[in-house]
Amino acid sequence: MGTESRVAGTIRAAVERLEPPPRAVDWSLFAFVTMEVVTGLVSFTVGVPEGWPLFWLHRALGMGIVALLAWKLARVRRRLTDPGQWRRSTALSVLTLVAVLGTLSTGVVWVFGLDVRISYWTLLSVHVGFGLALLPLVGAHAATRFRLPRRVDFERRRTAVRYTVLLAAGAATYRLQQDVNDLLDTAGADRRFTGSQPREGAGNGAFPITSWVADDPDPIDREEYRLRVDGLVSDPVELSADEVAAGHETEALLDCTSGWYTVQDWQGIRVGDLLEAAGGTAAEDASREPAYVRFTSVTGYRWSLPLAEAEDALLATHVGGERLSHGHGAPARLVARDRRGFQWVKWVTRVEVRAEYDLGQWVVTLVSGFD
Ligand SMILES: Nc1nc2c(c(=O)[nH]1)N[C@H]1C(S)=C(S)[C@@H](COP(=O)(O)O)O[C@H]1N2
Ligand SMILES: [Mo]
Repeated sequence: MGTESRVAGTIRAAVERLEPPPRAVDWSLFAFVTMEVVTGLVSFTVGVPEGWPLFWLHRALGMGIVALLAWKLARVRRRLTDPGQWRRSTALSVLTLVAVLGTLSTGVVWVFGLDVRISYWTLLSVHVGFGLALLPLVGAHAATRFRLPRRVDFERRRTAVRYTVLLAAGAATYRLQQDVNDLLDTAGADRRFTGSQPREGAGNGAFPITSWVADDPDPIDREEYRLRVDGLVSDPVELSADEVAAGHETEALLDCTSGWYTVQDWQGIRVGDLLEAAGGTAAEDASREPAYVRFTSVTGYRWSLPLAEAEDALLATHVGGERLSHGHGAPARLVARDRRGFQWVKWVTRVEVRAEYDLGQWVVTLVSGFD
């Protein structure tokens, strides 16, 4: 036996030892997919570098699914290729497989910096769509072939070692991919910890206009525009566009969950100064203390920030020295440092100091703009 085949033999033996029992493979796939959906969704809310482990976990789990899926397909191949073994549930299995392959391939291709646009969806949004469809599919698929896992499938020490190696190999693969991307100098080479790629330049034209499904208002007339500042403040006020354009300046990074980021100089009014213009915050009574500031768009789209964070945020009227364009949220949009792009409310018409956390914002941002 030559050295090469000996190396190959060693690797094959290692991979075989790593392979969990069939039932464990099935349950692991279910668990991994569930964890992918959770880590993927939660990652959308993370904008600070300390959150990096979440993104790495998502990548490692994804590579783990590749290995688990390979083991699984090697085992059940015949059920798909041999018409004699087709059942009613086979259609569901095939659909689930398509969704898995769709999720994995869009994820991998996107990591390599390719962005095939499907109408106005980025590849990353397609990845998210496949991923969300996958969870109910895998659930239904598991239900048609339900078998409880047994103790021996998850024998403690081996299981721990197995999954640690699996995830470490996944992370190592991602790391290797970074080197390959650097070497080939692909568009995937230059990324933030969130996976987002840079959009260079200054001002309105330097970065894309990104709005949710139906959030597409008519341009707002500057002369008629009024910004209402109310809620738990002493003297609610309405300000004109010129009054909001106070010239306070700050540099901040906008990182959109569709996979790009940009660093811009933003000018406008500090929200703390805005609240001062309304006489400062004021508790209604002991049980309703000012705690959050809610920013609401003309479309109804809205987001809240904790009071202290909000005071330091900016309501921007200008970007890169230019007056904000309509698409970027004119006359005024929120600039919320360390928050993901979807929280940077555009076309803000109301700033409201509140006592309660706004749970409804999670739904409203998804459906605002629909009649
Ligand atoms: N009212 C409103 N604000 C919004 C959005 C929206 O759909 N409606 N999209 C958000 C998203 S997802 C992002 S990434 C940023 C994008 O800002 P931009 O269009 O100026 O690039 O705006 C955010 N603010
Ligand atoms: Mo976004």
